[in-house]
Amino acid sequence: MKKHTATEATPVARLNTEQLKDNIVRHLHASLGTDVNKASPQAWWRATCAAINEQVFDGLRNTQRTHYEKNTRALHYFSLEYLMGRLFSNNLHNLGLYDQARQALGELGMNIADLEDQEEDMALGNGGLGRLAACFIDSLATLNYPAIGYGIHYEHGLFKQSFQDGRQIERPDSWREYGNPWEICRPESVQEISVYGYVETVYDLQGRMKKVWHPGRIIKGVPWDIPVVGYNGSSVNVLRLWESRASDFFNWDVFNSGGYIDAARENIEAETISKVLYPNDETDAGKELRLIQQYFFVSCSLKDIIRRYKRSHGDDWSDFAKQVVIQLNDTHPAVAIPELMRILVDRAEMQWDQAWNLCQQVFAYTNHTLLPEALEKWPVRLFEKVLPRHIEIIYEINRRFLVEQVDVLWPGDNQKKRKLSIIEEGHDPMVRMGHLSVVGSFRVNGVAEIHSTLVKSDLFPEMVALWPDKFTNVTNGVTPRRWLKACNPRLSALLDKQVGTNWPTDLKQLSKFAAFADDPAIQDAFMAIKQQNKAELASVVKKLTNIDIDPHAIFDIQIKRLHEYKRQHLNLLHILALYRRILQEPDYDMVPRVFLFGAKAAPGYKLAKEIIYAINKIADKINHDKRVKNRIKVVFMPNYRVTLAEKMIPAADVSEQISTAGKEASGTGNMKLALNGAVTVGTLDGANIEIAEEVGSDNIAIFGLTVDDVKALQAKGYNSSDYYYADPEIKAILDWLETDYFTPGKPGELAAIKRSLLEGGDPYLVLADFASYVKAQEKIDLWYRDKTLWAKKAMLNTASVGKFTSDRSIEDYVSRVWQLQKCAVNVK
Ligand code: 73E
Repeated sequence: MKKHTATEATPVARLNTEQLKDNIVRHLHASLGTDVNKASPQAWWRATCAAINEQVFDGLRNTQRTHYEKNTRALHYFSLEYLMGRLFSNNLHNLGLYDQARQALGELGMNIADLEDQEEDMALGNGGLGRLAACFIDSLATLNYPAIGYGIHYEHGLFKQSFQDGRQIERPDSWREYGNPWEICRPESVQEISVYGYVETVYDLQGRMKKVWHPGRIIKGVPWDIPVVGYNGSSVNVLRLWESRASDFFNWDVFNSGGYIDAARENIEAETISKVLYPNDETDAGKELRLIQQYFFVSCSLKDIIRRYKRSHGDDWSDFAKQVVIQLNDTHPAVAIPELMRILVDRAEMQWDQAWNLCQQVFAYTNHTLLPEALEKWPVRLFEKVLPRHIEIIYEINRRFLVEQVDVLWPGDNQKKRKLSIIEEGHDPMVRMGHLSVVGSFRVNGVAEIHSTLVKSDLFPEMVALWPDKFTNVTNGVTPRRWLKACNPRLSALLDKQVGTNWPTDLKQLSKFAAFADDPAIQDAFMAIKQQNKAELASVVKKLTNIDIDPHAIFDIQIKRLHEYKRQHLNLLHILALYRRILQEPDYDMVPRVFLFGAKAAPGYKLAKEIIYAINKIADKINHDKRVKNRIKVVFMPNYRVTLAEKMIPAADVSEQISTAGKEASGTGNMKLALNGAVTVGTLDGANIEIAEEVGSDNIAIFGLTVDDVKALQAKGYNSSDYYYADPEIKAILDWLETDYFTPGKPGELAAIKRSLLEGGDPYLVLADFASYVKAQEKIDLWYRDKTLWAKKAMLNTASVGKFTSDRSIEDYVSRVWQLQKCAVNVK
């Protein structure tokens, strides 16, 4: 028998098809109360989930018992967002049961793809940051690291998007309206948390001052556990999401004094906290409910961690920092820092210095953005109202920081103090959550090389002077299990054949595929797979939009949140340029292209919504213009989400990664698309730079200003109208937007884009990059004409991006930040 090493998990016993069939039918009867003759697809799906869960729960129990017995150090990932998508096929793949399940269901007369479509996406996140958290917990379980994800059990995830006359309409998402088979409620681990009220200063018998917080409100946190199944039967970790409820204790009080209606209102208010995910990517206003959401999940999670720690250590805190490390996913959970201080100082009666020491050993902080509007700040007065004790603690953290650190390095320098203070001065003073996070953490990282450099040079240069070793980089990654194996089974099978079957857990193996990049037979196989994926996507497009697209055209894809800095409007200007060339030159020679967009705009982001509207209106015009002769098609996919990404990415020829240099911290869609053999058109921004390094300059179309160019241009004074007047094509296109050409009878409906680029000053340098972008697109057109050349470039993309597995990101975090040990799970 093979011996298992310390890092290798014992494989779970796999079910065969017959056993799986029996289990599914058993659950149809025993769990769903129906039978094979009358069960709905929804019942079949739920019965299959229940059958899968038998395996999942075995793994969960084994993992939890092993971690408890071995008393392992564990990572605690704090994130306000987890963009999980569907779990059905993911769990089957990770358990190694997908093929058996497909066969079992087939023999029972069901199609597995139809069942997959029964599941709602778990869309508890906005975009990259939330999806990164989901990829990370997959990798942590796969690599057998003890870890738990903490977050909020939102009743409504990210809104559902549809279009009405081209305009975005938002509808609520109710992902668990009829119950979610993957989650387990844990009433035994409920927590209570406090908000509002006031702080009293009291003195004990020895004359020592103590602060006592008299809360105005108590709220119950109910944990829901979602098992996170590692690939190949390794660990099953947990994602623990907190749901808010009115505290029973508090409620009874009001109830007994005759206030039944008041009690019901209290209920509603308490339940509001976990009601809905804030739909803003990058920005968020100082909303009271958002601060309460942050505090709610952080406080519940810390209490949960401490409860578990005390189970084995009692009141002895000396091992706490050995057992516990907490990663703050951006500043959203940064209020954990003063909360842990409160628990240690006020509750455990620890000395301030000792408590602070502990905090600084436990927390690490990931920065995800440099955009000024996304750097979180909370009004001090809001803190005073919601968390009166925490603002006092923040003041004390700040006072000591300014006296003991800042004034020591820069004695008497008040300007430095003002710049570094956790409290921003002004008529409405603010708490700077980024500053608090840096001061309270032992490590701070950015999410791609260039971004981490900019975090140091532009965002926190003085903090680097104070603590040079605190700052590091961990480049993002994506899980190849979901983003290649599960979503692109055809390419996965080809890779299995050419490079062996280890690539899902050792993605560098894909580099062996480069040896076939000139092999005509493998090129044909690769391109045939792309063709089939494109044909499949074409039928999805037809179903969702009723637009016909030709699978032989170039599929050019831009999928990400809608934001000016991501420059979907640069893509649109290029489309308009091509359209105009066709109208002026009817035989204009270009490879037919389908431009596909997927993007949600934050409901309050006016210009983003205008860009969606413009794309839809222009799409409508171009798609119906006979003169175009199908050389251009434009499709805006409604309700872009993880599940749509899984269908679009395997079918992409071209990946649009065109943010203004310095603005996109990393990007992760760029990695998924390259992995699936798309060629990137991109700026030297975020992880594009590292992708270019890996794939080589022949296999990517880089264009535009660099970070240094952008800085230089802005320092000298950028004038977008120079480009408007100098380039007749730009002028004609922008003027076109003011006519009623795309919105018959309604001139000026698309003028917002032109205004933002001219009167608005074009803050993201769209016009400055336009000419170079058009050139890069011409290069793509040229490359695609040569089928062999294209196949080679696409294949080399797949072969070269092994670096971007989230397994590598996690190993980087482990060695640079977390210092965890792998823990093989014992099967009982
Ligand atoms: O570049 C992406 C990055 O790949 C960045 O914009 C995104 O995080 C990804 C993962 O590292 C991000 N999201 C947010 N900030 N940066 C954010 C801010 C506020 C609310 C929600 C998300």
